[in-house]
Amino acid sequence: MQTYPTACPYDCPDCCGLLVTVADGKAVRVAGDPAHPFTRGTLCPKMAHYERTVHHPGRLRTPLRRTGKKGEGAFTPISWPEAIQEITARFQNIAREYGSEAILPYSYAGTMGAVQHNGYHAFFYRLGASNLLRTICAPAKSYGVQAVMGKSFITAPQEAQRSDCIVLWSLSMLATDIHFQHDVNVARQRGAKIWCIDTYETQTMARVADEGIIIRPGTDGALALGVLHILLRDGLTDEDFLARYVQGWPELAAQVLPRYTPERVSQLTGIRAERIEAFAHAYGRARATFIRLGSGFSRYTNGAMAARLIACLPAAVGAYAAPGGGLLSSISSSHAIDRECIYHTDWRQPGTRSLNMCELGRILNDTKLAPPVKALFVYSSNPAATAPDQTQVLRGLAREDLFTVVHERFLTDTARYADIVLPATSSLEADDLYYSYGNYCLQRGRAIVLPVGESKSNWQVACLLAQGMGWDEPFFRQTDSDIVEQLIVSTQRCWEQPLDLEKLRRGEPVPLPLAKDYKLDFRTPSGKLEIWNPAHEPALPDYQPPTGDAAAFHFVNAPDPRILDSSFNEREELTRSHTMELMMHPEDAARLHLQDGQRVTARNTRGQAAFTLVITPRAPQGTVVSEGVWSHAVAGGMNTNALTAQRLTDRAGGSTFYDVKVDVIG
Ligand SMILES: Nc1nc2c(c(=O)[nH]1)N[C@H]1C(S)=C(S)[C@@H](COP(=O)(O)OP(=O)(O)OC[C@H]3O[C@@H](n4cnc5c(=O)[nH]c(N)nc54)[C@H](O)[C@@H]3O)O[C@H]1N2
Ligand SMILES: Nc1nc2c(c(=O)[nH]1)N[C@H]1C(S)=C(S)[C@@H](COP(=O)(O)OP(=O)(O)OC[C@H]3O[C@@H](n4cnc5c(=O)[nH]c(N)nc54)[C@H](O)[C@@H]3O)O[C@H]1N2
Ligand code: SF4
Ligand SMILES: [Mo]
Repeated sequence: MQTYPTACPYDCPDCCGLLVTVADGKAVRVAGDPAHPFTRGTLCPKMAHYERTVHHPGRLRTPLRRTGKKGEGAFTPISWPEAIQEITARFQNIAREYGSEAILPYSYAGTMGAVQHNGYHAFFYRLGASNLLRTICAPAKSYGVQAVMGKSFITAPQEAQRSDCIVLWSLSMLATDIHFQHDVNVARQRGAKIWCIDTYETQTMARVADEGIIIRPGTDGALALGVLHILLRDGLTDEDFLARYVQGWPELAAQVLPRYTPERVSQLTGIRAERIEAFAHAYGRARATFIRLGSGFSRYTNGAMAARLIACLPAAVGAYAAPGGGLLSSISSSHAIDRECIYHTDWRQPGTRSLNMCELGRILNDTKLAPPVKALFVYSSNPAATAPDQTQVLRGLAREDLFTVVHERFLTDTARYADIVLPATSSLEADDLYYSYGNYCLQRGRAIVLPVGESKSNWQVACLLAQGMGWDEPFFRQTDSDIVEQLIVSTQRCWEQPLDLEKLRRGEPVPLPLAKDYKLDFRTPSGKLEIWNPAHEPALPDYQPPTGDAAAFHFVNAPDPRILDSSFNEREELTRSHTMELMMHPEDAARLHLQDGQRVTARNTRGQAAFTLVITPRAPQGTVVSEGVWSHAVAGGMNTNALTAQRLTDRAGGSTFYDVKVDVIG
């Protein structure tokens, strides 16, 4: 028996350090690493038994060829050489007949490791396939925050320990960022007040916050402006900081803020004017405010603008100047490595078309698309469950003339539609280098258990496909660990402060050191925070309402702590007792004559899904809430994505999962 350090591979901001005990080539125990600066020795319930995922009886063991109808799930095992031969022959035929752009790779963050996450890019660039815009998560949030902050360093989570006012803004912390709770608790013990802003009473709001604010979905930009209005009116801004470090405050104060009185903002957001005043005063009077900004608020048609407006708040009070103050949206610890080692973007052929992953349903069904998509290669993602507008996505995946390959660990809802399924390794079976988007840390992971069956990593399959195409570049003859080593070496040219490379090679968590005054090192064209930003249209931010749908209820479909997007649906002990639930306020339920526990249907112009009704004041009037992205088997049919839309955010082409309305019938 031996215990190895490694990192959690999932798309979670915590990117925990794990200690995995291995016996006879299998993982037998998984624990949180006490030496990891953010994990601090604890894990979420999902990963505390990661060995049950890695060695699950449902893991795919060999390549498969479909024998039944698409979606049915009937397959027969084939060998790797047969699978590679068939895929490359089909790709070559499709490229000859329709052009290479008729082939579309589709992936997201099934694994966050730099090698496996990006391991197919070079293959598809070299092939000349359509380029996928990977926008399903929260690009509008990043875009809006960057409009103000440029490439400045984002505040580290541990900084919050010294804050006296923490705002958990659109963050489902107890599901999605549980290790931040430690920093919040330390601050609270030192007297900090915790605010939470969400569209319903989340567990985070109920159990962690001192003060909760329930906001009408998609109106956070108006709240930010209302707070700025009060800060200005009541002399709570930091004028010295504004004069020295901020561009455009006088313009915003004169041209925009007068229109956002507490009364008007109350009408826009549904928050009582006194509550807006109370929050603004708490924010303005605190010594060091810390905003931890989640992503939900940005998945609306006004998401980028909302992020831009929220990013103005710490500028107005000079939060970055105070120990403990700042804004944590998403951290780019990936900046510490040179992903070009694996991307090979020079192989990307100029003029190749780009298709947006949020529009997969439309792309697969669009008869006018030229060339049409004739081959779809899915890896590290499960769009049949997670992509918006599920009815369209499933219709597209069912096309008999679409050649679909799915590289997966499990026979997911998407894999059921594949012509060829390829078995993928888990993170314990492949080498990689992990970086976090919620804290400053890097960690190497090694193959510490034997591959399950004939599973191969993304990088290994990309190399097999390249060889099957007859390409002989030495690039495709490297191993996973060759690339990891190049990435490790690249940290020396990418990160300004020195890193302990030997520690990184050993697989221990390596914190990314930050300069002492990193919070005031504003990396924008002007060297200041840019409230007025001439590179953006409009140059001064202002609120725009979300466009959304027309139906009776806002439909919030938030994260569930038991699963992560559609990952972990395989774990019976986590999903066993589950049916999809819909939370509704008692007065709404009474008006519609609905009973607690009854089956209801939520529907709109795109589709419908069935839920068990939970009548609770946790959902405000006019909003219904369902948590989790459940697989077909667990949901017992269509999931929340039957209701979501393919429309995009105002900037950056992001998803609008929460900009949705539904009618509910008994
Ligand atoms: N257990 C678990 N962990 C996860 C995930 C998971 O599904 N389950 N998903 C992973 C992924 S891919 C990501 S991107 C992160 C996401 O982590 P978070 O940012 O925490 O999650 P979001 O889904 O963006 O939703 C955050 C909150 O936004 C709220 N919200 C929705 N609309 C609005 C609005 O208009 N205004 C405000 N103020 N709040 C709103 C939702 O109700 C929700 O509580 O979590 C990761 N971690
Ligand atoms: N209704 C609704 N839908 C949502 C959301 C929501 O809040 N509401 N959230 C959205 C968000 S934020 C995101 S980021 C997306 C994520 O959506 P997806 O990208 O589909 O993520 P997962 O559902 O986690 O699926 C990842 C898959 O990758 C596989 N995998 C893991 N490791 C590897 C590997 O090394 N190689 C290969 N080939 N496969 C691997 C896993 O088995 C898993 O099936 O979902 C979005 N969908
Ligand atoms: S909290 Fe997130 S990063 Fe940590 S073990 Fe759980 S899923 Fe992985
Ligand atoms: Mo995400």
